[in-house]
Amino acid sequence: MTSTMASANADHGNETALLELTGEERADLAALVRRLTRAEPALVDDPGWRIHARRASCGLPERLSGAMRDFSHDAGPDGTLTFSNLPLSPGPLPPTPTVRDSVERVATTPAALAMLLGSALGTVVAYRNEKQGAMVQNVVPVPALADSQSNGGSVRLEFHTENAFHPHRPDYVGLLCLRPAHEDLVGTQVASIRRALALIDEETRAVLHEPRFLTEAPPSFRSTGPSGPRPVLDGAPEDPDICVDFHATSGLDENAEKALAQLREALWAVRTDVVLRPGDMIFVDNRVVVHGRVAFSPRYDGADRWLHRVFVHLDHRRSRGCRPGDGAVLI
Ligand SMILES: O=C(O)CCC(=O)C(=O)O
Ligand SMILES: [Fe+2]
Repeated sequence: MTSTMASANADHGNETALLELTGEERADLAALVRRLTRAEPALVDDPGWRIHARRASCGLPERLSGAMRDFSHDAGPDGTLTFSNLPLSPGPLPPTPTVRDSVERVATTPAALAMLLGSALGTVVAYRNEKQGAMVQNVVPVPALADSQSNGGSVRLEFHTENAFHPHRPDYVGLLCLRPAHEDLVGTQVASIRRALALIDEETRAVLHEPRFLTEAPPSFRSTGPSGPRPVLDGAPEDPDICVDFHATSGLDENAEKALAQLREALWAVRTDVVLRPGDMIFVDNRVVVHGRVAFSPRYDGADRWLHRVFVHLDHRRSRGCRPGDGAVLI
């Protein structure tokens, strides 16, 4: 990441797209995270521990909480907020996991950090059928998934809204980098509909606003069945939300398919590759940004790229019908 603060369009009231912590902020945050790693029972999925994380998130350094607050009010034209120079563990990291569905249950420094920042933005949630419903998930290359359109893959990961098929998809996806890829230039690709809209003609936009699209659930959610039919763009015509997965969404007719292709082209034209470095965490507004990843060449040697991922909802109450027992795990 570059260390300059990118200035976003002031109309959106969000002036910070990239915030590099000062030494003092980093030290303050490290102290907060240290306390959280020691809070009993030091397990990130434990409801009591998550209360600690939520309360601790009120004590973030002021510039961070200000940036979070602005971002949750309006994610700006690019729809992302990235922190850099975050405090990771002082000691060496364990080897990068190489197994499917790996998650972090223990409140390690990076897991607590991801939970803390996610909790500052809203409520961290998970999905029962994905990565065992764990709050902090590992994004790591897995040999058996190399060619798959999943975050364990290493082929190019197509642009997608996270859990596009789900009625309560996350409002934000947070990705914290623990370890970079061997090649060092593996970008998370992000593209905002706020940037892409101008490249799409009126007629195509109108098609994208109609319920002419189906989105398949991933195999692990098969019981859910496809969503829809639904529109891909929704809300204000001049500033819509987007919900699409170019691997799982299809148009119901030829014109809908053509509109999808034009949308993808427009998003591709405005994409940014964000190469996360250890101690960088990006939050993506899943309502206006699609994300993916470039292809890369893992070695499965314990030193591969490793991210922690969290999902955040702004309105916890809204998903109550999908959260048995009023927990934080959605079905
Ligand atoms: O590997 C990445 O940078 C992003 C993967 C992804 O889409 C995800 O974990 O949701
Ligand atoms: Fe994703």
